[in-house]
Amino acid sequence: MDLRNGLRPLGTTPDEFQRDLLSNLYYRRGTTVESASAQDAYETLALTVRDRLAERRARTAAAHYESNPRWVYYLSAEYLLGPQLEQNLLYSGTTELAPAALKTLGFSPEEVAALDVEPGLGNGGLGRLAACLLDSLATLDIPAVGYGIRYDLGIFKQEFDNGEQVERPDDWAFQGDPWEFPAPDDWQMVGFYGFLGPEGWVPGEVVHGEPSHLLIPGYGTETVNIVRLWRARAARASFDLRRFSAGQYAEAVEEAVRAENISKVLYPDDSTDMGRELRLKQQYFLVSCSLRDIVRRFRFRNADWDDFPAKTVIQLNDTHPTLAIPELMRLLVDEEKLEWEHAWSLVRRTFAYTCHTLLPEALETWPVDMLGRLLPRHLEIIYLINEALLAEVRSRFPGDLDRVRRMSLIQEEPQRRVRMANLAVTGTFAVNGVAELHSQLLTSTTFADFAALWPDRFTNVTNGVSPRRFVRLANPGLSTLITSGLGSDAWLRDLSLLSGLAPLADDPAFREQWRTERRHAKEALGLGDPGAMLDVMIKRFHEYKRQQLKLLHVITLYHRLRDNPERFGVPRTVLFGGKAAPAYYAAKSIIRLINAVAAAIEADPKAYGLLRVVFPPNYNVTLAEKIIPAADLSEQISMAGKEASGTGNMKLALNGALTIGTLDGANVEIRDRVGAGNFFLFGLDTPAAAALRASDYRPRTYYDSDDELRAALDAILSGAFGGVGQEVAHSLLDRDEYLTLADYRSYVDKQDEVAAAWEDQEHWTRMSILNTANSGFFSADRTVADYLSRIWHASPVRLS
Ligand code: 26V
Repeated sequence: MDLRNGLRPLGTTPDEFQRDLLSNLYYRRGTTVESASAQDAYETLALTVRDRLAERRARTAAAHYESNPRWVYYLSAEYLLGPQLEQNLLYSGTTELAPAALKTLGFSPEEVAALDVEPGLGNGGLGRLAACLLDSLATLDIPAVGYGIRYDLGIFKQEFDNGEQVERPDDWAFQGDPWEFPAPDDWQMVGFYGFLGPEGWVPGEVVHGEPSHLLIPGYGTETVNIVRLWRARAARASFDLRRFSAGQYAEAVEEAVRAENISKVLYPDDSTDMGRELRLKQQYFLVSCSLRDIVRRFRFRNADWDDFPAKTVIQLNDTHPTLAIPELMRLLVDEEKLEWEHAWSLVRRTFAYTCHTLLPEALETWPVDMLGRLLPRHLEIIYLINEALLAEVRSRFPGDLDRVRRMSLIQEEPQRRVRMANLAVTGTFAVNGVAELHSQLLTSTTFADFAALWPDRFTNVTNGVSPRRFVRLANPGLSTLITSGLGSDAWLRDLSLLSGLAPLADDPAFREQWRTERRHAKEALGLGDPGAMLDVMIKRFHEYKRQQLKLLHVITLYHRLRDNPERFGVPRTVLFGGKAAPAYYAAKSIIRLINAVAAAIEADPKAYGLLRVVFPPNYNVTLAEKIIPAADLSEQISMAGKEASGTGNMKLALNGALTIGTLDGANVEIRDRVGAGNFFLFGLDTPAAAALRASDYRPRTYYDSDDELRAALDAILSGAFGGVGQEVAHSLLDRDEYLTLADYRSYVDKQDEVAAAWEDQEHWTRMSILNTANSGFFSADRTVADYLSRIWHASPVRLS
């Protein structure tokens, strides 16, 4: 069969590219060179690049249809895809063609590129991981589809007003999104509310899910996969003309607005009670649309339900899509009329679940009342699953009532709630944590009871990151140097090849080039003096991540330079980046205090040239790509046992930053690989931290016995930073849930070692090169390979 279906690849010469650009400008934008705006030029360029990928997409789809493969479906409420233009230029081989063609037509490539908006459809690590995994799935030629929600408003834009975080709506697609293909004819119907009648569930409200897809090209291969994002629409043209004519304009569109609210906004946190039901609706909306689409795709080439688990694996990205388990039971039992046991056996062989946290408060539960009202049949199915689960527990552990209570899908006290993590573990054949330590802690704490019942279900898949986006695109200068050092760019598809750089750490000429590239990246970032050490902490704000510990160190450095400027030593720029959940007041106070300390230091001439704190607002993927190549020191200082993995730690190490960190998450594995001598370890480990927490921990004893710590906290309390941050200091002194004061001395002393190491730039550069050379393991390609061999068992399909 001709997989090309008569398609010819689009041209790769400058003339051909320019002709396509012009033709798209005329026929798809409907304008001319003379009257085109920068936005016209941007969208035309996007279409021209997208066409090149679409042609590969068509061939990929044909090859997939032909081979009727086993599919990997990734269900995620979040994707942080990052800006699309540069990546799609690289993956379509048009990085040089495009700017040249734009210039010939009289457009400024820089101005055009600046119009590329990143779709911020995620909060942080979990959403970015989903994007990196899709990139690697395509690069490894695995038939895969990502499913998600096309939020109208992504993660809020962060601004600072008088140092305080304010949130602005992110209407990322307001101008339209030239990268996506809407497919309104592929809509699905989703029911909510209603009642259980003799014929089963009768929904009381129905909305439509309309999909659009984005192309996910593989690197160095022909495969182009897709991510399919659902948008909620009113089921009918629900405009009420009668009300409109009566002047009731709001009421006339009420139904449409209610439906469309489902995909209106990404939830920036799980911590508010407001709108919780809307979030549950979002979750079911994603699950219901995606499962129907998966079943539809299964039926293209298959007729027998018994083949479903062999042809389908559905990965649940955290518990957000866990309703997929009762939903598939409902489809099989109520609609397909399969026996319960038969259906359960198919379901249990289809789903797998990734857990991304260790915080007990982050494990999702839903009030039984709410779930029963919104999805009465699903609650009934959950009860039936629970009965079988608890029967199994009772027969394996007779008389252990406490165990039954802990493992139940229903929490009874203080309020009846459905435990989504328990449901996810019960309805899947594989459960994984995201770093070695995390996976161990899951089976020894969070899921200990389930691991006792089903030990084989639990495994680890350590996270990874896309070397294309976070090295090649983010850091082109260093990438060129790596390629010349290794004699090939094959490392972009096999990151373990970076180990070939290790011998070059001993080559003074290579070290000089390495420093030059890193300096260029700092100059390009343009924050602070390029000669100073750039010390970065970039991640969501959360007390367990301990931005407050970094801040206490900054205040300590400031005190030292005020007391003794001649002996200060190494000049530093400390960079913070990150957002706090809008309702997370403690985290917002820390942000406010950082900005106040930054201002105080900036205003003090003594600090000039020695210490500077910068906090660019609105940290996102676009900003990360600028900061990471410039960073010298990577702050990974969470309380041990709290950070599931971290992925920023990997991105920074790969780009040659040295890490100062605790033995938490993937830091453990980074240190194992780069070598203890090339990693600045400090602080309590997980058992020591847990023991201290469990004992009678008194943060004030650390305050009383450490002069520098006391001075730092006293400065905050005495109003040295404009009276800001008292509540931060009080919370540390009174409670200090994450042992910041206990780890302070160890941290500050280790930072002194960092400064001493920086003084020997030759040695520092050696360590930097060795960090890059030994971090090849942290490629998302390796992560996907691990998912394939441990969980997915799917095979590549290559285009001929
Ligand atoms: C959820 C919640 C909800 C309620 C209160 C506070 C809170 C804090 C954290 C979370 C977890 C959100 C899920 C998440 O983004 N986890 C991150 O996943 C990354 C990819 O696996 C991993 O590298 C990070 O360590 C992990 O925090």
